[in-house]
Amino acid sequence: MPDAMHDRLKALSETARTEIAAAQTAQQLEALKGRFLGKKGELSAVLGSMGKLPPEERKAIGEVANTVKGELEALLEQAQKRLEDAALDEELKGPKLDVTLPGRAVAFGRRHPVSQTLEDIVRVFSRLGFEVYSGPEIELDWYNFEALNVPADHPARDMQDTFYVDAHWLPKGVGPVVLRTHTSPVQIRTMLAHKPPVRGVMPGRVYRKDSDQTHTPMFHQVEGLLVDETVTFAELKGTLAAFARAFFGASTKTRFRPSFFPFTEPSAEVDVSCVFCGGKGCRVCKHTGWLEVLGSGMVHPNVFKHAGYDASKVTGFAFGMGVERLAMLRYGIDDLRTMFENDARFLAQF
Ligand code: 2U9
Repeated sequence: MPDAMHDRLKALSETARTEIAAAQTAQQLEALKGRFLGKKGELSAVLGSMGKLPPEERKAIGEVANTVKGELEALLEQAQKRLEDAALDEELKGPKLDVTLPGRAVAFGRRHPVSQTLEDIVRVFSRLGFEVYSGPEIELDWYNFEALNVPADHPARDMQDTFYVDAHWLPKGVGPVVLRTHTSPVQIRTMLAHKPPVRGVMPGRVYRKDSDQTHTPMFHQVEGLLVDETVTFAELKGTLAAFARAFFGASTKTRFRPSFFPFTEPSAEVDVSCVFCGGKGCRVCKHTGWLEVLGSGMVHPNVFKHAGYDASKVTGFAFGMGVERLAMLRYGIDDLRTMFENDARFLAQF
């Protein structure tokens, strides 16, 4: 019986030594400690069966068991130290990070061609002394149509052509409310807020119920307005010719053709010599040598009346252009819709 106990203790001690020596992690060590030395561990199990021995043998076995316990405790401690030293060595070798690797390149974004064009247009007019004004995109029908002398039966006011906003929350008699169809209401607001002279450009988004190869329901305009006591059509021509030369190139020619807008009288369409063929005639200008780029005219007296200006004391000119159209001409883009697909491969080309 005591021999059997001895053998059990010896076997336990040997197994424990081997396993402690093989332990690779602190968790494994902790588990071994529990397994051999814990309250319900293997050593306790051996000691538990000692009760059946005679007292003198019990003492002898108890001593052996204590020795084994002490040895195992020391071994566990050593093993713990070994693991800690190894971890420290690993850490002292340096981080697992190669600081000599080249960095990851940051992909740079760029301005959308419409934004670039809009900024270029505004820059030219800024150099000519124009201020920049802005206003709401959701606008009262009065500022968008009525004040601009657009008659009630004008096709542009049709539900088919304009986005009407359901503005039931507005006080009665204030509406209707529309998504602005041009930036012209900003000119009205500017005149109502400032005494003449006024010299401004009004860039921004506008909305029309239109969608095909050359029209999108949202596009950008830059409009302009110059009002003073003696403004003539000559200043209109000079200003827009200077803009065309600055924007399209110094050799650009301009041509003014009679036209009609409710808010200007007289009115003119402005053509520039074709930027692709220099005026010789090509596919883009449909062999005319000219490209239509903007509309213009002298501000209608009714518009001045609505804006609170005395039409007998001031005159002024106004103009308007579509930014997408100018961007397409400038960069040779032939489908308007590519501007709004936001394909990075397309946008990275400008
Ligand atoms: C006020 C008085 C007059 C603005 C004008 C045009 C002519 C014009 C078009 C160009 C292409 C719109 O983007 S487009 O479709 N614009 O032809 N715009 S005169 O006249 C005004 C504006 C405000 C108070």
